[in-house]
Amino acid sequence: PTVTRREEYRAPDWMVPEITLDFDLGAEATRVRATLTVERNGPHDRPLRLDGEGLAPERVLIDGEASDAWRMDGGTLEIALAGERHEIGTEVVIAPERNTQLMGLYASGGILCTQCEAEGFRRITFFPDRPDVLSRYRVTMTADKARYPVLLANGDPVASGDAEDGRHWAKWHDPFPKPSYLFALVAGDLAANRDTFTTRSGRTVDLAIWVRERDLPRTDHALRALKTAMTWDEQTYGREYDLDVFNIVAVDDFNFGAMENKGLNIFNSRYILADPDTATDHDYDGIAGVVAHEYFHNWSGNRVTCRDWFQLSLKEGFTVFRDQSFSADQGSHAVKRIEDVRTLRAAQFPEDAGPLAHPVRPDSYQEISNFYTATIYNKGAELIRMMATILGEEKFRRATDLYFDRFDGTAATCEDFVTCMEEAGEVDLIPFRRWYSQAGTPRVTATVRHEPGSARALVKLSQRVPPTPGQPAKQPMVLPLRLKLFGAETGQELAPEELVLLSDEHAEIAFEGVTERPVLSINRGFSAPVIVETNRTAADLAFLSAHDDDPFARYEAMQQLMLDTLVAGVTHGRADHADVVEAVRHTLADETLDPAFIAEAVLLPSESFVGDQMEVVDPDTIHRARETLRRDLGRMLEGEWRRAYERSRANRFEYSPAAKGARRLKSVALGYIDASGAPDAASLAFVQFEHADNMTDRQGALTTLAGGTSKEWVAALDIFYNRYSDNALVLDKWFSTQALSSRDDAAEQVEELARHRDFTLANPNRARALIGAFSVNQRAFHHPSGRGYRFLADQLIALDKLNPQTAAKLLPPLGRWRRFDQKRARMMREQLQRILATPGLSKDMFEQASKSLE
Ligand code: B3K
Ligand code: ZN
Repeated sequence: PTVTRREEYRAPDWMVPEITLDFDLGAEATRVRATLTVERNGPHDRPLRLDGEGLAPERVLIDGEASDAWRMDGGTLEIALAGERHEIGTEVVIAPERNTQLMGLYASGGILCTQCEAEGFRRITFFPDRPDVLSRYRVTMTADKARYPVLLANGDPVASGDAEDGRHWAKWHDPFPKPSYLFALVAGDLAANRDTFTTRSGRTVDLAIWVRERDLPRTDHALRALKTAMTWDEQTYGREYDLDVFNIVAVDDFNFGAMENKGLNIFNSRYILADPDTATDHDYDGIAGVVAHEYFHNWSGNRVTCRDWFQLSLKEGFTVFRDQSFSADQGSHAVKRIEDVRTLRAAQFPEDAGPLAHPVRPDSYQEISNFYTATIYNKGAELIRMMATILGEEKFRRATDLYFDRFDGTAATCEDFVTCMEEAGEVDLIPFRRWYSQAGTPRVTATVRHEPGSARALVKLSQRVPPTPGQPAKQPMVLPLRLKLFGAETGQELAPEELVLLSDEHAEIAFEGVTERPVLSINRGFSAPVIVETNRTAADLAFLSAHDDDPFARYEAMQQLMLDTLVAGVTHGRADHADVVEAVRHTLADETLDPAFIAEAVLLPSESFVGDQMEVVDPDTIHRARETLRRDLGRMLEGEWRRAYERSRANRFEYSPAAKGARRLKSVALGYIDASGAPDAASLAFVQFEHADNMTDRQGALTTLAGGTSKEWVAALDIFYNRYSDNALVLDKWFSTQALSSRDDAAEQVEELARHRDFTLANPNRARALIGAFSVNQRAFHHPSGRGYRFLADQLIALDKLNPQTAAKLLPPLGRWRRFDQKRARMMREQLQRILATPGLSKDMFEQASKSLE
C-alpha cells in the first residue's frame, strides 16, 4: 500500500490561480471541460502532474492548442511545460449514475450532486487535488431543463439562459480562492425554502434550502437554525458571511452528515428534514448542530483552510468546538456538555484504546477518508476547549481573531493555530502540543489525604499516557484540571475552584485550613479529556451527586457510582445497589434541577461503556448486571418514576429546551417502569406510542417495547412500518430500533432484516441504520456463536464493492478483539482475515482491516 507521510510535505510544484469548468450534464454521461491557468511555483523543472481517478482524457490543450505532449502515469496526467505560466485544457466524460461510491459527481434520487472532500474532485476532472492549491472558480452548467430545472454551484450566480433541445444553462462565479475539495455543483428538480439575512455590516444574503417539493414543509427548522448560527458567529467570533447567496441542498444518499462547500452546502437529508411527526428532539438538535457546523466552516475551513490532510483537525476540531458552544448557548450548557462527553466516551475513547488509535494530527495514512474520525473531530474539539480554558474567554477571542486575520485566504496548519493561541494568550503551549502528536487517552490518578492535625489536605495527582500503535512510550501531557474540595460533614465548599495545570507525571497540591474530611471534585466540566481514577468512596460519590455545584461533576459522580456498582456486579456476580438507588431517588426529588439534567443523570452507563472498564469484556454478564440494577431502580423507585412520568405527560408538543427536557425524562421514566417488571408497562408504552403527537415520544415508546417480546411490540412495529413506509428517514429508525434491541434474538432479527425488501446497501443511511446500529449493540453483536461477526463481515464485503468509504467506517467494531475472551477474539480475527482475503478489496478497507489485525 502507498503510505502518505506528514513529514514528506512539499509545497505544490504548480499553482492554479484560475479554473474554468464547463459541464454538459447528464446522469448517464457528463462531459467536463476544464481550463486551468497554471503557474510554476518557484524554480524547478518538474512537469505538471494532475490527479485523476477513473478519468481518461479525450483532449488535452496547452495554451489553446491540442497537444499530445502528455502521458498518463497511473491515474495521473503528466504534462511537461516549458514556461512559467500556461493554460491547460482537458476534456473527460464521466458517468454520475454509475458512481456508487458517492465521491465526485453522482446521482441521488434524480438529483446530480457532488462530494469532493477529501479527494473526490479528481473523479470529476484532472487537477492538483490537494488543499493547498487555491483557485478562483468559474463554472458553467448545461442540462436538460425539465429534469434539472435548478442549477447551482459555488459562489454567486452570474447569468443563465435557455439552450437548444430543451436544455438550459447557468454560470456561477466564486470570488474566493478555494481548494478543490470545496467545489460543488447541484442539478435537479428542487424547490426552495427562502429567507434573507442581513449581516451586521449590512450585506443582504439570500438564503435558500433546496429539497424535493414534497419535503419543503420539513425545512423550517434548518432555516431557522441557519439564521441563528449566522448571528451567533457574528456575536461570538466576529465572523460575517461574505457572499450574496447561501444555498443548502439536501440529498438522500450521502457518505457523511454534510459538506461545507463554499456558498453551497450539501447535506444528508437526515440533517435537514424535520417536523414533529417524523423527527425526534435528538434529530432536531442534530440538524441545528450540523447546519451551524457547516456554516461555521465558512471561516474555520473555507476562508482559512488546511495545508494538507494531516491538518484536518485544524478545521474539524475547531469547528466542532464552535458548533458545541453554539448548541450549548441555545439551551442548557450542562446537558450539552454531558451529551458531548458521552459521545466522546462512546466513540473516541475506544478508538484511542484500540488498533486504529492515531494522534489528532496523524503522521501517516493510506486512505485519508479513514481519518474522518472521532479523534480528529471530537478529541480535536477537546484540544481547542482546553486551550480556551487555559487562555480564558477574552484572550481566546483575541487569539481566534488573530488566527482568522493572519491566515485568511491561506492554507494553514495546526501549528499556526497554536502559535496564535500562544501569542494572543501570552502563554507557553510548547508542552501542550503533545496533545497533537501523542495518541491515547491519559489516565489520571487523584487521591486526597487529610491531615486533621495540621488542617491540611493534600491532593496527589499523577498521569500516565498509555502506549498506542507506533507510540510505545509517551511524555506527560498538559492537563487543565478544574478542581474543588467540599467538606464531607457540612457540605461546605472548603476551597474555591482551582484550575490546576498538571504537566508533569506527578504533582501534589496542598490546601490549608481544611478542618473536616474533604471530598474531591475533579475534572469539573470535564476540563480535560482524560480518565480519572480516585480513592473516593461510594458515600463520597453519592454526596457529590447531590451537592456538587458543578452540574457536570454532579452527573459524573453519579455515573462513577453507577459504574463502580456495575463493575462490582460483573466481577462478583452481585453488588449492593442501595447507594445508587438512594442517589437516584435524591436526584429525582430535587426540584431545583432541570428535568433534562435529571434524565441524563439517572441514566445508567451503556453496556459498552461498562465493557470499556473491563480487562476482558463479558457481554452477557455485563448485560445481566446492568439489567439487574435497572430492575432494582425500577422497583424501588416505581412511585417516583410514575410521578415523573405523569408530570411530563400532559404537555403538548413544543420544541423548547423545557419541553425537550420533559420528554426526555418521560422516556427515561417509562424505561424504568418497564424495567421494574410492572405488568402494565407494555400497555403504558403502547398508549404513549399510539397517542404521541411527536416522534420523540413515539420512538421512546417503541424503544421501550423493543426490549421485550410483548404483543404490543409486534403491533407497534407493524403500525410504525405502515405509517412511515414512504419516509426513508423514519424507516431508518424502524431498522435501527430493532438492531439496538436488547432482546435475546436480536442477532437473528438483524440477519432477517438484512433480507427485508426495504433494506439496501446502496443508501449509506440505511446501511448504517442496520449494520452500524447492530455493531454497537454489545450483547447482540458479540453473540457467543460468532454470528454477529460473520454478519458484519458479509455486509462489509458486499458494501465495499459499492461504497468503500462507508464500508470502511463500519469496520472498527471487529478490531476490538483484544478486549474479548479467546474464543471471541479468534472468531473476530477470522472475519478480519476473511475480509482481507477478499479479491479486489478497496484500499479503504485494506487499511482498516490490516491495522485492526496488528
Ligand atoms: N467536511 C465534511 C467531511 C466530509 C468528508 C467525507 N470523507 C463534513 C464536515 O465535517 O463538516
Ligand atoms: Zn466539519
